[in-house]
Amino acid sequence: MTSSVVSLQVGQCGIQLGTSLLETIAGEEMNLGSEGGLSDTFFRQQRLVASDSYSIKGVIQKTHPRSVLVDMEPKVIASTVRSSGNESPLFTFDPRSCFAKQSGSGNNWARGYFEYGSQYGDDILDKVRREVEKCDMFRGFLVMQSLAGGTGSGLGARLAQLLKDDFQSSFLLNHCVWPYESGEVIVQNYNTLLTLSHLHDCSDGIIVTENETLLQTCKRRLDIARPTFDDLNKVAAKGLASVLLPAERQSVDPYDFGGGGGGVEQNLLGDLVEHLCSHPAFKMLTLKSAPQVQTKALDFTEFKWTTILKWLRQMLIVSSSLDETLDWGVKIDSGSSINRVHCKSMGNFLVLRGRGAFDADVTTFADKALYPSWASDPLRVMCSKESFLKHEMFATVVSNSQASIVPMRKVLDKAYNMFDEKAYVHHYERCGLSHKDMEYAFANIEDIIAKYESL
Ligand SMILES: Nc1nc2c(ncn2[C@@H]2O[C@H](COP(=O)(O)OP(=O)(O)O)[C@@H](O)[C@H]2O)c(=O)[nH]1
Ligand SMILES: [Mg+2]
Repeated sequence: MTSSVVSLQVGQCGIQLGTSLLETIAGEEMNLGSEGGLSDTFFRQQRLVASDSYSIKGVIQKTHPRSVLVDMEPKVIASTVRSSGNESPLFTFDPRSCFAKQSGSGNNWARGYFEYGSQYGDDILDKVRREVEKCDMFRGFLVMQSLAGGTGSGLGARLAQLLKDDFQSSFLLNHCVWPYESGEVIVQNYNTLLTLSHLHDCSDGIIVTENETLLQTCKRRLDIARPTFDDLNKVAAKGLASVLLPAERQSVDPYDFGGGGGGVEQNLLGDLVEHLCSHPAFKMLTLKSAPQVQTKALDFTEFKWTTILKWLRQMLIVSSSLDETLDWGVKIDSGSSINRVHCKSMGNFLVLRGRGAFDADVTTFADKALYPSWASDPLRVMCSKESFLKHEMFATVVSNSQASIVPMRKVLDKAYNMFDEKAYVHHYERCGLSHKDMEYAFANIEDIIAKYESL
């Protein structure tokens, strides 16, 4: 039996990116010709009886994502639900799993967390429970949100906490979009800081995707001059989908880290959390994929696993998400000529899709120098021989690593500067955030950074 994941898509970004992810997964599952419709991992079937106004011949079957959409303003949910019903859709959202209000969060984390969290938390949780009850075997939650706004960040953080309290034996994984460094929301550094601090206290793992990286991937690799959110979301969705579709554990483990075999795993997310998020002090995950090329170029380019894995490993150790502009000067061998520090990982979850994936040589990812000496089982490799989104070969590594130190440090410094000036603090205090709460968040992030630095 396949275990299932219930998703929460909170705020504009969470809803839009999450929908793009579900579309990618659904499209790929259909390409692979899954006979019984979409998998139980992220979708469920609903039978509608004759009295339903849609019905033609008595009973029709609808496919709904196991997903709850939450926003404090109506338009994003309305257009998402509407467009998910267009043009022979693979799925439609269940209107009963949507929760929208009228007023918005005004990019104020505290309004989302305190005000809306207290007012609506229970009602939203009822919708979540309803989705969980529809799973034959429920495994955990994927919560999608941005860090910069007010709804995804504030209410999203509160919901994550409520979920963890209510479903203690299930996993809770967050996917968070990191804002551009500047030019978006003036208080984004406060919102990011507060969200990360709260999620680190309640979530099992936090996958962070930077909008800047998505933008650069669109511009430099996919030749999109003015990328839209939709373009960005497709890139993010592709990376995520590549680790969420079924795969099998590579049984030949070059460093004999144990395990192996066991057949095709349908729900990789549970495995990923189990493998990467076992240490309570380390929860920051990043995702890197290669190759990033336009679909139309795929017919003219020949790839080899050795090249793809060489790129990907370099992306990992220099902490870059773009497979061009890589600094090949950074190496991790014996080190005499090396003066730059490489990015250490607590653990890596490597997923290879396409021809020859099971035979690809992943020894360089098992290199002990990539990991702290105490890491006992740091690498897991999952493979599928099926091509992925027209790629003959595609590799993604989800990494619990030092990659988040730099962006976290920047956010912390900018938030400190504003906090010193007491800038905008009254907006938060008015909604219930105390000076102590803010200081706790600063200290918490400092602590997380220090732990990663010590790897
Ligand atoms: N990648 C991506 N980022 C988004 C999208 N929508 C909003 N954002 C980012 O999310 C942040 C604003 O948060 P938003 O989700 O709009 O606020 P909320 O509705 O209050 O949760 C900014 O950093 C935006 O760049 C989207 O569809 N995709
Ligand atoms: Mg919004």
